Amino acid sequence: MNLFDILTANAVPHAPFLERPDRSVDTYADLMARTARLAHALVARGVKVGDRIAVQVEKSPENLYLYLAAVRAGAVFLPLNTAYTQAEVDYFVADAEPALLVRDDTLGELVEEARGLSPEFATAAREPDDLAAICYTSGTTGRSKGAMLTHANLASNAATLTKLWRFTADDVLIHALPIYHVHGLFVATNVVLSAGASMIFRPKFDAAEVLGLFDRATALMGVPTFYTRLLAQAGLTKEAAANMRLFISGSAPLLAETHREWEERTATAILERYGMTETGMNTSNPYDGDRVAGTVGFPLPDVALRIADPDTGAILPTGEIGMIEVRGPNVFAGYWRMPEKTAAEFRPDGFFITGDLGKIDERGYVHIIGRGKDLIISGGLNVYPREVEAEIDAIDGVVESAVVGLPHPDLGEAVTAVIAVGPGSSLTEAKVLDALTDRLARYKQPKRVVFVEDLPRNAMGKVQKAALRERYAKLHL
Ligand code: MCA
Ligand code: AMP
Repeated sequence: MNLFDILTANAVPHAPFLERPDRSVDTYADLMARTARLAHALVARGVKVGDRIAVQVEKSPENLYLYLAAVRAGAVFLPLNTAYTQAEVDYFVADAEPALLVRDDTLGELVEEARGLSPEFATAAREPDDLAAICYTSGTTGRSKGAMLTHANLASNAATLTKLWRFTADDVLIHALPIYHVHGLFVATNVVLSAGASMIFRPKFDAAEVLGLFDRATALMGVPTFYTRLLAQAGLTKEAAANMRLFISGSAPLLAETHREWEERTATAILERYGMTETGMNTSNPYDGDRVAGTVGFPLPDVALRIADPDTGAILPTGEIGMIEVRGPNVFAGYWRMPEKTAAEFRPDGFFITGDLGKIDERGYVHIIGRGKDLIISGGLNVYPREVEAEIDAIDGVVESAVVGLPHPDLGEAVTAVIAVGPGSSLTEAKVLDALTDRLARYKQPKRVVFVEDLPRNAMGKVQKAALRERYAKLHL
């Protein structure tokens, strides 16, 4: 039942798996050998079944093989955004207590150590409910929570999506997402593996470069920023996209306008789907049938999805807006060492409370209307205002702050700080950003800082973020 064995059950040794940036190709036989050697190297470092391996390294094929080797060895893979500062990494390490923290230098050493080791490895036996990964996701309050993903969670979602999106051994996926998050690490990679397909592996997203790959690829998975940046390329035409059978978008809302423009330019409809770190994918627009702009499609065949009253949990009728709740084999096992937080996010009948507000229309399409949780999604990356506010409030001269997401043409939403300062303050935008440098990952730092005398409050004394979002709506446009 080890995820690795499930994903590679039908691997054809001589078939291509991954094209490196230098255009050399690793076959499935290479994948088997490289992950076996790395798994031996991990074991030689003392990694045992059930141990966590925390990994903060630049995207590379070796990084991907390390994920697969860790799973193969029965360890729990813990990916960390390369943008995290040392202070942020320290928290994850203290919380997860990994047996090994792999940085770029460590990965180099592991690859060296692996060279002399056997290309065969007996994959560790694991039960469906054993952990394969822990992915940290920021909390609305307090610190980040580690979402525990089991072998069965990842295997079921991979199988469901491979079938639904019709991936086969003939597919070539353009892989330009980071592999420290669920989208690039599990959705993209596990679907490719399940199908015995291959991928063109790029270190990061570059619109011109990705467009140039269209004629020898068949599919792309990206966040909405990928699609808006591709639309800005004059070369994006129907002819250029002729070989591509599927464009998938997720992680953040795709503007209906982007969907329409894309269809006009390429004569293909982007397939939008909806997921979360805690659940993997929950819904998808259909492969055949209408891919409706502004919706995230239907619940996956093995996922139950309902709309409930956020306060009472009462199930709401079709068309009404409420909390999106999901249950299925994809839903995580809970937050690492946080039983109370876990319990608070599940209904007694096992439905997970996503924190996203939505509705189901008459045709069964799910619409995401907003977020119950105070979350900003910038270029597909989540930023929790509280975390940024806490760092800003600690800066000398700041009375208080409110961090909001404002519309941004490239990132969808941009982190923006509104800061109340005392009279005669000499605080500047540059000083604020400078103070945050080593405190917060770059993508969490405000793109703009504005100063006010007071933050607007309602009668209850609560800061009115909606009023701020309205007042500064055009700041980034
Ligand atoms: C980079 N920067 C950002 C972001 N990315 N700032 C805000 N938001 C971002 N997302 C910073 C850089 O540090 C840099 O700072 C400056 O912005 C300009 O960088 P640029 O070169 O334009 O950025 P890029 O390298 O092109 O990256 C943009 C990107 C990337 C391609 C949109 O962020 C990306 O690949 N995002 C995808 C994230 C993802 O995989 N999300 C899935 C989460 P400086 O000022 O120092 O130059 S999984 C999930 O949400 C669920 C499961 C789901 O449903 O999928
Ligand atoms: P994360 O915690 O990084 O996994 O982010 C998950 C969140 O991203 C979800 O709870 C949604 O708020 C958001 N999200 C993912 N896909 C979509 C989508 N297609 N449309 C709107 N929001 C999305």
